[in-house]
Amino acid sequence: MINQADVEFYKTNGYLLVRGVFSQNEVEQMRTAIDGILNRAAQSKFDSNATWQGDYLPPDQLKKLVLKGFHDVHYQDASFTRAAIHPNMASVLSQLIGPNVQLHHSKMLVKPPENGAAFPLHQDAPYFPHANHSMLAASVHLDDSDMENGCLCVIPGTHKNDIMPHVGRYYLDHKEYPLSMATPCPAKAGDVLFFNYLTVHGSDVNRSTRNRRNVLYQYRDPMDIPTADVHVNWGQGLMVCGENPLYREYHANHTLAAK
Ligand SMILES: O=C(O)CCC(=O)C(=O)O
Repeated sequence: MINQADVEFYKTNGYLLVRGVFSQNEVEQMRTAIDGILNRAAQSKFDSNATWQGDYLPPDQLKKLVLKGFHDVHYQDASFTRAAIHPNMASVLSQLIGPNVQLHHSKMLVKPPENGAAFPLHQDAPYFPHANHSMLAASVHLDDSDMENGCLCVIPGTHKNDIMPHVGRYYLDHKEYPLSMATPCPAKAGDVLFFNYLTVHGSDVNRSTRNRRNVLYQYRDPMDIPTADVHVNWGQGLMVCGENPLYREYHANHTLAAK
């Protein structure tokens, strides 16, 4: 799927867009699965709007925004388990992380048309810090995305920073780090954007008439141990490549997992 120049690009810039990781048929299966999760959520007491709160947009704009953001999607539909361990994903991951790769968590990020939520610029590392910073996100695109429907944007090279000060741990000061500082990463359905958990990223409001549906997996080297007992979830720990040399020595404390 990728070559040495792509690996060097990732090492230098902290992100890499890989085209055509998933076929049209696989994308369709995941879109159907998203519909299933949304329908089941709508009929349950667990439906919610996951739009990030804060001062990064005026309150009257913020209150209109909608994000359907549910975790552990690979426990909700097998199409997401197949995607998490897909040979194309495993091939890229083993070149970006190393021979051993472990799933940390999965989630869906559905920005509906016209008022799909924004993400102010942030690093993911403050949410689940690890000792060696091997963690990366693989954002699977289920729709073509561009600036109009809120595609992902990254600041190249910021993975070389340490964890930066975030407003209440959530996002960078939006006046110092406006989204316009970041490079847009438009993508097609089936493409995957890989970015390190230290790479500063975010996305704008979906102002278009189109959906923007992404599924995001976080992966790490199993030898890279968390520095805090946070973001523990029961979908964590599946081996995607190689072996887990720490299987006996280290397990997440699952009593801390959200119910
Ligand atoms: O999908 C997006 O637009 C951004 C998601 C994101 O930044 C996150 O979940 O941390």
